[in-house]
Amino acid sequence: MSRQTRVCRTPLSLALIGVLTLSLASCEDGGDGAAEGTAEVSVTLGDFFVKVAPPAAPEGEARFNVTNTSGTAHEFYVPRTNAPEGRLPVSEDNKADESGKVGELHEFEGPAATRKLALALEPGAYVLICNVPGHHLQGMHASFTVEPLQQERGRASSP
Ligand SMILES: [Cu+2]
Repeated sequence: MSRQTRVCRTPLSLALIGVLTLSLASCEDGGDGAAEGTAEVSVTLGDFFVKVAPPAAPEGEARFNVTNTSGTAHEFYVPRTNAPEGRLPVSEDNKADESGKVGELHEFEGPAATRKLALALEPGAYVLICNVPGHHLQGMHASFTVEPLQQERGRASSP
């Protein structure tokens, strides 16, 4: 049962690949070669704040190293949004609107727990939040910017 015969499968496989490629392309415009190094981003969660360093990264792969410094369980949640930090729409359960989500770590307790979250990011504005009910409203948010790669090339030639 491990090996599949290839008989008659090619047209279907090609069709499937076509569909997959299309759906990837629609949410990842032009992301076919941006894998030159992963940006390391350090995130600290606490009662009740989110700190991020650096607050920006070039487009492409970024790895968030998220540390919860508190005994309170926090989560790490990354929506892409043009809403200013701290101004995401909030629902009746005191959670920020989750549209635009590109990644998340479910809540975990500290202190000193570090989790990693690798994301492929498109240029744009993001807000890093904790969306445990009430925590966003209490100040757990930080803005984060993903810059287009063209800007990065400016630093190419140093003597
Ligand atoms: Cu929290």
